[in-house]
Amino acid sequence: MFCYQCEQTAQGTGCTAFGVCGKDPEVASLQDLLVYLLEGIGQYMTRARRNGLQDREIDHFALEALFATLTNVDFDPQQLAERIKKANKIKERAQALYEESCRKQGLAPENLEGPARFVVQENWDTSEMVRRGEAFSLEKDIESLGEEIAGAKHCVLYGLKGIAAYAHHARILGKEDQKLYDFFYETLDFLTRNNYSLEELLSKALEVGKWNLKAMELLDNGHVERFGHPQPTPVRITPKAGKAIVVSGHDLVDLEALLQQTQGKGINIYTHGEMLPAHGYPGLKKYPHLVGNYGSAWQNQQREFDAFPGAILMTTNCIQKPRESYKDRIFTCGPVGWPGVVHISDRDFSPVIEKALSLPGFEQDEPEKSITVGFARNAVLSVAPKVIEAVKQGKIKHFFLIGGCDGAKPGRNYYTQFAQMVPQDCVILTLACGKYRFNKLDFGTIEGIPRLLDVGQCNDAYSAIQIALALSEAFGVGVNELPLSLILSWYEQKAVAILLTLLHLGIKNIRLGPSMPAFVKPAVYNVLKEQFNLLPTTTPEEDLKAILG
Ligand code: FSO
Ligand code: SF4
Repeated sequence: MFCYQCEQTAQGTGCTAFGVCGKDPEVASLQDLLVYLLEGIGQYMTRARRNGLQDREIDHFALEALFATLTNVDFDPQQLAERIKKANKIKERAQALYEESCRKQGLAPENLEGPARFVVQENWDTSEMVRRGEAFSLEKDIESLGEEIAGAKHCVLYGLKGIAAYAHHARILGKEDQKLYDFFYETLDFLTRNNYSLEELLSKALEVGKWNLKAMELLDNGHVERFGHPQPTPVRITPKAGKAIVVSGHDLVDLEALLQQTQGKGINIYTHGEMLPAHGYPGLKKYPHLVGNYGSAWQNQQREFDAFPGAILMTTNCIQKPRESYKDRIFTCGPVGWPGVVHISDRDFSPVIEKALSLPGFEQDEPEKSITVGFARNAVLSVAPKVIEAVKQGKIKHFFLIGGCDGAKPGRNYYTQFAQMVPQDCVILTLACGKYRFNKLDFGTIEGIPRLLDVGQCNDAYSAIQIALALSEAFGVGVNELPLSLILSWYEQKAVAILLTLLHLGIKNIRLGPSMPAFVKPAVYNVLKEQFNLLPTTTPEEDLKAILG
């Protein structure tokens, strides 16, 4: 196996024997085969679209299948083998659609090569698929294209995976965009080529950033239309006595369905990890049994779920190997999977509810403590005049966006230390699971404005961008001239997509840590440094000094 798609990749270069995340060579190979088939679907669909035909079933399958290959999503060989078989059928359907589109246009279909021609035979079992998948390891790209070009190509693939995740969430909320699907297929098709220049790969990567912004916008609109604008809301972070279910991941629609199905059942629902922002949405906080937030970011789940006295639901990434102590009370849904863990595919959460009812739950209330969430674009911009006045009077000197995804490596204390060192006359915006490094600390207020504003999930980077654009308009300067610095942590491919979005918007001087992506090789990094002054994080002291002078 060869995988270097996330920040914790082995030795900072690539997982080759076994994934640091727990991905074994078998699963890695199945994921490589699935991506290969998706590229084949992309070849046909790009051409069918050019001839004016579309097929939503194919679109939906392609998004979810690529989502399943993100870090910490689907570790289940059986589930992946099913996806592969389905991908093969979907590819046949895409081919038929393309041929039909040619007939309609009076054109002769092209004779496509590569993944378009690859066929998964009916009699292949999982181990045969694993064996075949080995031929499509990304290492082959490195061998044929060289490290630099292959790395840039893989950056495009990883960014596209991020788009797949956000676009999948958006489409569940009924938000889709044909042009986004078109870009998605064109990019899959683009990945089937075997020669590229660095320039075209970099420009494609920035285009991925552009379309990721669209995916995040669709998702933002979907969330707001369904659940209302997030409002500043205190969230209890200590348990209440009673039966309990904790929900992790990003999918608010799954959470809503669970809240509906548990109404009046005497079960308290807790959010975990990236579910925390749910408490700010009127359409979700109206459920009185959504009682609070439990635990912290994804990488602490094994310890936290172990100690949780109820049932656990993982709606998206990031799942880790379940300990035996909770393997029979954790459930997955959507794109997530772990071998031997019950998967719920139709949002009928009865097994989760029954399990929670059979477990003791929390015996007693712990003294109440809370944190505040819900500072997405609408809430922040509604106090914009106050914020602008505070900046003009010199009461707010600088804004820091400290956020992104968290991970297990020790160097991530940087973000806690940085937040603690930010001077009292500065405001911190945060988002994604990286916030757990400091979101339970008391940062106080400036003129009644909280110094720590939690914008939401990683996809709410869209909201943060809207806030930055509104500030730049109010001050009549470009975003790069604002007293705003971005201190980002990255972990997996959604973060890659967001970084590409920020670069696409021309945002400079981003500090990225705790390490640079393994697939960003020196020639690419030099371009990013030159064009965007993308910087690696150093120490909180040095970085703060450099920013504030
Ligand atoms: Fe975190 Fe995981 Fe939201 Fe990521 S929970 S690490 S970027 O999947 O998605 O921030
Ligand atoms: Fe390694 Fe990350 Fe790939 Fe897992 S997802 S195999 S940890 S690079």
